[in-house]
Amino acid sequence: MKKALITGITGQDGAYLADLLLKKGYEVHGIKRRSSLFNTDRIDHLYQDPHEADVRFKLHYGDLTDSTNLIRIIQEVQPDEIYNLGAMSHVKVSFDSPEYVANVDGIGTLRILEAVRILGLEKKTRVYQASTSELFGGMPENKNHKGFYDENSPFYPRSPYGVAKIYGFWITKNYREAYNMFACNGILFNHESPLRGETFVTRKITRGTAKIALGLQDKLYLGNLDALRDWGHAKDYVEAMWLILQQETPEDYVIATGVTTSVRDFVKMSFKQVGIELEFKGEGVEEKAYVVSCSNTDYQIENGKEVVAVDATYFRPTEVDLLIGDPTKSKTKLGWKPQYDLAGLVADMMASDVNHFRKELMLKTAGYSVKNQFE
Ligand code: NDP
Ligand code: GDR
Repeated sequence: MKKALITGITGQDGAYLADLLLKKGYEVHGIKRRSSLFNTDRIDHLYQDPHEADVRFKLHYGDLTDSTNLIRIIQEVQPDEIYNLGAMSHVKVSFDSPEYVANVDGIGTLRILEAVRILGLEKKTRVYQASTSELFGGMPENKNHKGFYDENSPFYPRSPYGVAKIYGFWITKNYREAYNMFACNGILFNHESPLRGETFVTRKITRGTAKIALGLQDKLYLGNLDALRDWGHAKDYVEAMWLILQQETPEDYVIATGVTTSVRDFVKMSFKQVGIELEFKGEGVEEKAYVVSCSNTDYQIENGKEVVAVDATYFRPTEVDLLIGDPTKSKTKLGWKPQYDLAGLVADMMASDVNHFRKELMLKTAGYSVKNQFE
């Protein structure tokens, strides 16, 4: 039975990957951080009572800033595959905590690779590094560059997150070349799902849309509506991570859909999913979206209502204007076949959020929702 160790197992990708590897018959180990509240919501359904026989899912306390604990866990687990997904992954927040991001996302990758080397596991343990399209970033003087990014495109990161991930990318490549390790970068473009963190733009939009439609929220405030992203489904992307580590030779791969869409159009698609047509008017910080029509009788929302506005707080000091990837290599070499297109992704996320907030509405209507836990 193969053993996998996943850092960042409590995150969006960690949860989907753990599920996939368990289905493939792996013994799955995950590193979770100690937190004051439970942080295992996304993987609770995979939990197995450690007192039972044949447990194949095990969690270990750890942190990418602590090399002694990484060495101990890797020594104990002796994994065949390590998926380094742990990171402070929010681009905007990385401007607020740049040193921490460098430590976790950059040096954290080194700590994993070095632990494998110190333990003499270079020949046994394959390492996947969660690299990102933020490496490409975008050149400010070339804002309207419409080219597709592939494995040979130059990097120009636009945030402390992107810069930290550049270190992770190169140190992975360097350990592959210097020590002959099976260490690979998956350069993944944005991927989303019903498990996506609530402060990333897609999930913020699908949650906001569901709440507005159900009358639980008045308005949704967003930042740059012009940003263009290549959005795929996380379920498809974790399959690619696994494929990357099953090849004969270690290589780096771009994982993307090849389609780019603006934040504004993602908003329109989400509202349309619940039968609400929107019209955007105005420019820059003055831009707003209004309801044009609502074909779903479940929702009491009047035409002309302002439901989206821009709040400059969400603008970034430096922005990545446009991302679009070329997945030719991953499709031909890995045989990677994504199941979801953007419409399918939006439908999946909206169904999940509408379902969730319908329950909240029922609790509120019945007088069970608690406003202040000290009351
Ligand atoms: P999430 O933010 O959902 O998950 C990040 C995970 O990392 C969480 O489990 C988090 O733990 C953990 N983590 C954070 N800090 C530390 C630390 N100091 N030590 C150990 N673990 C830590 O990210 P995603 O699942 O979306 O992304 C997975 C990886 O892929 C990340 O490295 C991200 O940068 C990268 N990536 C993501 C893309 C995307 O579109 N989703 C695209 C390209 C790359 P906790 O739950 O306790 O916060
Ligand atoms: P990104 O994702 O920065 O691409 O990084 P995010 O969803 O945060 O932003 C995408 C684009 O939307 C614009 N935007 C907003 N973003 C957020 N978060 N909140 C808003 O209100 C908002 N309004 C507009 C942003 O400016 C941006 O242009 C994600 C992360 O998962 C990274 O870890 C990963 O490496 C990359 O995707 C690929």
